[in-house]
Amino acid sequence: MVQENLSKILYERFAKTIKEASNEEIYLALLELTKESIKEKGNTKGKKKLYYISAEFLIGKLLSNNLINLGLYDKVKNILLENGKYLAEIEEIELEPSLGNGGLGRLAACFLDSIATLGLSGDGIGLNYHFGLFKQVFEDNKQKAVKNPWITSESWLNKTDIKFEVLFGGFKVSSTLYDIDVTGYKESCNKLHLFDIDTIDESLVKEGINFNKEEIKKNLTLFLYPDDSDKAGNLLRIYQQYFMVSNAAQLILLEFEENEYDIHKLYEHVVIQINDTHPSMIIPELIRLLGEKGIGMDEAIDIVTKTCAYTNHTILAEALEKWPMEYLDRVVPQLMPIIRELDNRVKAKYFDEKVQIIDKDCRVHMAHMDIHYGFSVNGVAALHTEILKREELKSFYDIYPEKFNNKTNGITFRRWLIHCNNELSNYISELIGNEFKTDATKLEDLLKYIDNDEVLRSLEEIKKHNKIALKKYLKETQDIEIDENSIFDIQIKRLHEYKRQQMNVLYIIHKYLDIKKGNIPKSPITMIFGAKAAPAYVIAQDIIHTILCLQEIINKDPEVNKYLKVVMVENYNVTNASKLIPACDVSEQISLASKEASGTGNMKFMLNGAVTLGTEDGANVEIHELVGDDNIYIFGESSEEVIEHYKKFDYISKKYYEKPEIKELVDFIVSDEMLAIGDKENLSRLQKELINKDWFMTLLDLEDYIKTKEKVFKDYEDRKSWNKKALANISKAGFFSSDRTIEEYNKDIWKLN
Ligand code: 26Q
Repeated sequence: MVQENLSKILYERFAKTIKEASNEEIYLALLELTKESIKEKGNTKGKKKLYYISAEFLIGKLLSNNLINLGLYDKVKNILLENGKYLAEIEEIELEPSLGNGGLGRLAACFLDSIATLGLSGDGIGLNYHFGLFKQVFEDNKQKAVKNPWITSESWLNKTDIKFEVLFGGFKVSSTLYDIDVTGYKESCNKLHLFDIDTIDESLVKEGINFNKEEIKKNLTLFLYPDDSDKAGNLLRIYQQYFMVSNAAQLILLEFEENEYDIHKLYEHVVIQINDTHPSMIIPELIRLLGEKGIGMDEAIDIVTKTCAYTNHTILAEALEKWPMEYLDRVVPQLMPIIRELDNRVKAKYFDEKVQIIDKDCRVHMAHMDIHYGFSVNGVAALHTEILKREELKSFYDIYPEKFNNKTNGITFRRWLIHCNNELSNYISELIGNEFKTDATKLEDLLKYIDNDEVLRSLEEIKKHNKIALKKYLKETQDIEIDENSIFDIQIKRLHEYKRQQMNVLYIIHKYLDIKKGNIPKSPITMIFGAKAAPAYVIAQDIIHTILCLQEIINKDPEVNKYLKVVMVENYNVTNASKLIPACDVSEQISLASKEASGTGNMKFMLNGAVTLGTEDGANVEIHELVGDDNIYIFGESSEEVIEHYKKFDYISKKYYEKPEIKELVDFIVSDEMLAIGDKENLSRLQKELINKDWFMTLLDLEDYIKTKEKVFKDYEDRKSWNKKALANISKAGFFSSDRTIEEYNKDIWKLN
């Protein structure tokens, strides 16, 4: 059937056979074929429906993912092979939708996959950013941000005839809804709804990612997170957020009314998950719309509170959105009376200033509105939720203990194992059958092979193949040469000081100087980074510049480059993550304890047989508990100790800097070698930052990090024992399937079906 359908489409569209068709033509034919078989599946239905509203959906390329979920992947791959074509090459044609930034967006994508897989009725709602998050290119060892167009005439986006109007202070805009089908693994389908503004003008973007921020009607859905370092950028974020939630609320009520349910019982048929505070204005907006339908304020508030649930993804105070009232007055004047009323009710009941929605500086705390006027508040890993309850949101936990719950993050194994590491996935099937694909805990059955030399050698072999594939990819895309016989040590994530890429940088300097002194590592080491930095985040730009300068110095140094290489992968995204993760030996998860809410890359690496080098932070804590001390490398101060340092203001980086071993590493950043190729302004700013501020305590954990990392590399030499660690990690990864996470959300929060 597949063969006939594919041939038919190719013949009708291009008058060609599979053999004759180009990769582009086959891609277009597969797009059509996949869309057709999605239609046959039909949409999930239920008495209650979830709407997952998020400013980001980092869905990645969809062709292979959809083929896997529809059960067509192997068939298509083989048919193509018989005709001399490679699915791996054909999937490269698809452009990656650039609708997310990092963990929060990728989590939303994994969740959509699991919601559909579990046959739950739940759609995503977000925005159709034309240029998405910027594309990163390297020039003169610096990050340059350029636009990232991804929408083509034929794509997964389906234009619908649903249109709404959205009213801002002083003007109105109209929107159109685009849908992307979300396939579940062997199940029926859901939708990702992406709203777009009708008056968008792509030509507004002239140079890089610069555009006129004032022209809201033309720029609203051009970019994700445009620079928010100035007032115009912040206002644009608020315009985007309200555009998203106003459309969302209208769509939800439209679908609700089509079912002819009783509006007074909205919460029996609808649940809204607010993904971080970016969609928080859905609360006052829904209250407003219910008011328009004649429902009184008390009841409207009650209905909305029973409908909305909030997920917190951060404990960094600076990332919690607090909008000046003046901004909201300007963008969404119709919401302000409602927000004031919500705040008055809080103030009438509670004297604690920390729980106010509008603070004394007239800033609106979005998270506070979510907690008071939602029925559930969840953190994304056990430690994170505990810190929320005990520290960051303690005043709220004292009022509403019953609202707080933990939902440890997860990842979809369809993309992060079956697709990205098909060889490993097939080998696991050979060993323990296919059940792990729908019940990930079955991976534990692999533990019976922990002493089986042949299995351990096969794992090593598969890892080698993935390293060779990555080597080929890096050669083709960045003309960088790496050694597949080296240890692949990888840190890929958004660039942020709390994630401490700068600590890894100091390790590289240590290793470089050590090799220069004649201490040659047993196995060569390849240190790989991938990270985009917000354009206005100055220190993050300095860290990227430092990594790129080190890459140049080290990779060009004939004394060193046989033993150590540094690679910064350009434009880190879902596509290259899928190539990096299966090739990894050492997974760097080195955030300052207490700062990483969960992390999800850590789970992807573990599932693909990498061993974690990390702090007791986020989900690392749960990985540690699952695999035990022998199968993970933990270092650094605990979250309790770190929180104490912040309370007492007793961490003084300069004291650590004064230790000669540390000073040598930090000062290398401004050494003659570095200054010869780098920019003095960037390099000395980073050096000074580490000496005088070091807000995320890099130097505090540095010595323990270096010591532990040396142990990791030493242990790697005992290949058998290392392979056992890899197998133990794969076996225990089942807990981190997003199917488990979604089952928990459904049981405790959504209660669908
Ligand atoms: C807020 C205000 C102004 C401008 C930007 C923002 C903003 C933008 C993006 C705030 C936060 C984000 C993204 C956060 C994020 O990705 N958090 C990650 O969420 C993952 C999924 O839960 C966790 O695993 C990570 O630990 C967490 O960092």
